[in-house]
Amino acid sequence: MEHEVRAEPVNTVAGSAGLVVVSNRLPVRLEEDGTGSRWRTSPGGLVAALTPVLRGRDGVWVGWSGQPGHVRHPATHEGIALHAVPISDEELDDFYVGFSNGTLWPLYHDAIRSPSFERRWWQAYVTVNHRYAEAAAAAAGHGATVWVHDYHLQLVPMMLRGLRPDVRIGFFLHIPFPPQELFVQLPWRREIIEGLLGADLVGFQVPGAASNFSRLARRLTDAGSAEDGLHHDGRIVRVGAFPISIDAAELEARATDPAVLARAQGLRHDLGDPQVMLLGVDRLDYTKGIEQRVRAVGELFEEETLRTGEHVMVQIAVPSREDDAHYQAERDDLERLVGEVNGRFSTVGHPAIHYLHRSVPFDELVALYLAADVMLVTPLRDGMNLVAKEYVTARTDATGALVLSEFAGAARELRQAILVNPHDLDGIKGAIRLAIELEPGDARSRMRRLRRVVRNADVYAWAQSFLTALQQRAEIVLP
Ligand code: ADQ
Repeated sequence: MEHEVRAEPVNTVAGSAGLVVVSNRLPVRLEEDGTGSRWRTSPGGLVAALTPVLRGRDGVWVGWSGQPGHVRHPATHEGIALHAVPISDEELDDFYVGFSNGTLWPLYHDAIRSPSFERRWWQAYVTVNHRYAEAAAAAAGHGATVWVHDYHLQLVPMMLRGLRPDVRIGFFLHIPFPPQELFVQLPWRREIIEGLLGADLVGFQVPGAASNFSRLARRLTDAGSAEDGLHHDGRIVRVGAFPISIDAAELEARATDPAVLARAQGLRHDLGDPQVMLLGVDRLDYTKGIEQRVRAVGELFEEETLRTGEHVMVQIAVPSREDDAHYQAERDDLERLVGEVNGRFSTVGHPAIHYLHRSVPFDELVALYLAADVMLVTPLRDGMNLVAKEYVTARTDATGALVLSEFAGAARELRQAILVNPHDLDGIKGAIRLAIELEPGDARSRMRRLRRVVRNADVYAWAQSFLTALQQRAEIVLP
């Protein structure tokens, strides 16, 4: 059964913002410390990149506060007005845990886990998307630009266009967009495509995702090909790839800070001054390929390519979506595996793998990047993967080696990494061997080229290129 999700224009009173960013979460979050709780800036390049742009254009950020129901939150943050979208406990289960992370997340990541298709979850997705669209409509000034982010909000562009035909709408998807064979499983496939077609510009991390979307739009709706995109409903919808990046200058500043450098040395010392330190840093997510990576490292210890005391692996796994059964199972399996490898190969005082299931402060993360000789980024599928870009940026002396999955969006740009198929255990082992044995001159020249790629395309350039493309939307309306 197909569902009507189109929003009718209403007499919305326009706000005054020139630029509205709409994302699942607001750029602030409530953090507890010993003395109580306070609102702090959420970490990440997206917030850093968009804050100055919003400030310059009477900006408003629309998003969820991170707490169920109506909560008091700061009215502004660094000069940007914050408009919270309330979400109830039950809606969080159905819209967020359910449709966003139980249906879309696995479906868009190659169905590594089976997506669940629940009609109740879909209904909540429609309801909550409509609430975000109404909040954006109420905030935007006449002719404003609205930039909608990510898979939680794919219906917002079309709903917002129904409410506010005068605004310019951009949408950016941070995760992969799947090929037709997978996407067509979705019972609400046409509605999602039509939701996205409400935008003037639909951006993806890589060109492959953009062409998956264009092909599906032509197949499932009456959209036709146009230069740089599609025509649909008498409008041009531009479609393109805008690979996201990091705040490279900020990261380099942290990576050259004497205290961070000293901490990196201290970390190596604490690890027993190994010859080679291998590092993995990921959200604990089944898409990140952590298990395959640990398995490969375990086999290398078994074959004595890696030797305890001389070689050590550190794996940081940031807790994520812990109320989801798939994530609980992933954690259990990973912890059992790490325990097995350590049980077999650790010696007293020298674990083979140091496993930390927690988030670490940014400076500590940078110190880990500086301490690591080999960085292992082996997701089974990833929209971009910022950890890869962060590692090479932190290596200001151009040492170190990056082992990178072919299936991370970052692999399109970071061609000088040691690229691997993350499903191929022997391939991962070969890549780790190569990374350890890389001739120093070769390693340096690779790292220099990798660093140049990120420096020349940082997150500020990314935001600018998307917003510039959005301003240049075709003004011609088809007859
Ligand atoms: P994520 O799946 O969350 O993002 P990623 O791109 O690697 O993945 O970003 C993770 C961020 O979290 C990095 O900036 C990293 O520094 C930080 N982080 C990781 N481990 C940490 C730790 N232990 N402590 C503190 N911080 C940590 C989604 C998509 C990606 C896409 C991004 C941005 O899945 O493919 O690259 O959005 O578009």
